[in-house]
Amino acid sequence: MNNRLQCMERLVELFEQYSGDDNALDRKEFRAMMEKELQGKVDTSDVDKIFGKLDKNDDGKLDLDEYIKIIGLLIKHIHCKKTGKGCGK
Ligand SMILES: [Ca+2]
Ligand SMILES: [Ca+2]
Repeated sequence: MNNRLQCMERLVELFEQYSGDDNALDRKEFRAMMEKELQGKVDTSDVDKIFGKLDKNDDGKLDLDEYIKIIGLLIKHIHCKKTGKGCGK
């Protein structure tokens, strides 16, 4: 297995670990996850912004369908940090 696949598998594990019995991440769970697991990769101030972008139906929770879009957002975020390009789009 290559690193990228391991990384995605890790993201799924994190969802399972932090989402709890309702199988969805609320804002608090999401923040705890991001702060603990992605330290240094994403600023704490960005976490709420990312949550808002991911929570498409605005119910305050991320189900798995919403959560998987984090992969795209993280890629954009890291790319923006590295190159200064594509930020805020
Ligand atoms: Ca939950
Ligand atoms: Ca939602």
